[in-house]
Amino acid sequence: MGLIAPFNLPLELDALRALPSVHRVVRHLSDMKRIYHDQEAVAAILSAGDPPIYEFLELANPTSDDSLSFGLTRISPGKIGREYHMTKGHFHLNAGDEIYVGLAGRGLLVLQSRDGQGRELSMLPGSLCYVVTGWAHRTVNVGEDDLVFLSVWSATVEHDYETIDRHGFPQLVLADAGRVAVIRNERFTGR
Ligand code: PAN
Ligand code: ZN
Repeated sequence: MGLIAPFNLPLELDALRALPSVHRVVRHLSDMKRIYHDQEAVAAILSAGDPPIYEFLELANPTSDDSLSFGLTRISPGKIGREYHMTKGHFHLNAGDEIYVGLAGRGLLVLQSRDGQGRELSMLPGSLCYVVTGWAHRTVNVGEDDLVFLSVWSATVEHDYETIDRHGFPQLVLADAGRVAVIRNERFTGR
């Protein structure tokens, strides 16, 4: 459904949750269990429950091809094995850049080019990351608190999760002796 009048709203999770036009998605570990590296840790956690990993509040706004969509994402702090909580991640199938703005917490925006190059950008409150078309993106909560960020993208963008499901990302973000480490993902099959 399109939004036909100008509007403003507070950049707060509760404010977006209250809007009838918002699409709310909560992804639990069971929805994304294959993407974590440590499958024994996944199985152990799932045997005791199915924790929510992140919540995504989306205002998709396809009024016209010129429209923008936007959303707030909140990733809870925590790890699966040594790997930090993260989003599934996706490519944009068609042309469409995206802007991420950090609102709370400490994150890493993990990027992958179509030819399998990896890159990471720090995401802090008040900082902006610009995602160029052609780079898959995933967000990782590397802090002790909720990671909350705004994302804004062209309403015509189609999201491709399948390529990530099949090939993964070239890098893993792990806790290593209390520090954040980015290492090569040996199971990455894209290029
Ligand atoms: C973001 C993401 C959001 C949830 O708005 O969609 O953070 O992550 P996943 O879509 O990977 O589950 C975005 O990149 N939109 O294009
Ligand atoms: Zn995106």
